Amino acid sequence: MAGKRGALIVLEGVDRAGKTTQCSKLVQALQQSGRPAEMMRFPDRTTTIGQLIGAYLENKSDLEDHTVHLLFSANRWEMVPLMKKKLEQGINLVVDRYAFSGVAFTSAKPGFRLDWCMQPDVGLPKPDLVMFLQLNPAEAALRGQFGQERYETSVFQRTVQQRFEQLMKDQTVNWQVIDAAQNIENVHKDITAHSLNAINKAQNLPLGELWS
Ligand code: ADP
Ligand code: 2DT
Ligand code: MG
Repeated sequence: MAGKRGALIVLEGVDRAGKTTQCSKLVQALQQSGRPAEMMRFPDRTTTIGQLIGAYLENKSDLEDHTVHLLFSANRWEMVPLMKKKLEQGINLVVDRYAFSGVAFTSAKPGFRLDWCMQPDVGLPKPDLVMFLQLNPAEAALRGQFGQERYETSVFQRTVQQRFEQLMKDQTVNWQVIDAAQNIENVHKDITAHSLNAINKAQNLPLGELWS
């Protein structure tokens, strides 16, 4: 009989909510408790497609808005065979941003509808758990200034937050809102508890398809 599959766990949230910090801590905690775990992040700027996205985010190149949206989606699809292989091997994947960021950021631009933005990501491996790290702009500001990358302005981030709120109404996705204003250790405790629960449940369920 095949072994138990790993869980697909995603962290989402606005800039400086603590996603990258918490992804690393979660992977470390899972590994230390004897559960195989690996971190992934989107965009993955190391691939050929990812390098195009990286240059765009760093304002070193300009890309048409629909085009870059599809590149972000393609950057997820190109990792799907590897993701499925790892999950089948029983490795838990902890992912820093996923299709939800893709939809929230593009649909925050004028003229983009949520359903158009979702379409390219329909059928991706469905996360067993999506944790939204909730942090208000005033608290985010205490964590330092915005960086120099595209999208890092308070006006745009406020719209992104609203789009995430729309996406969180979707009951077909296992959303959990995490209070990201707590200290790092307490956020970590909440995230670990939800993750262990999702890992146990995922073992007995087939991997789903997102938004389909
Ligand atoms: P994100 O990946 O969501 O943009 P990061 O994990 O890079 O966020 O964290 C942004 C900054 O805030 C970093 O300097 C990090 O050390 C700090 N930080 C992360 N979590 C917390 C927390 N719970 N409380 C205070 N500062 C935090
Ligand atoms: P970080 O590497 O700091 O997380 O910033 N983005 C991300 C999109 O516009 N579409 C996507 O599909 C994804 C995954 C969010 C990456 C920036 O890229 C944005 C912030
Ligand atoms: Mg980050």
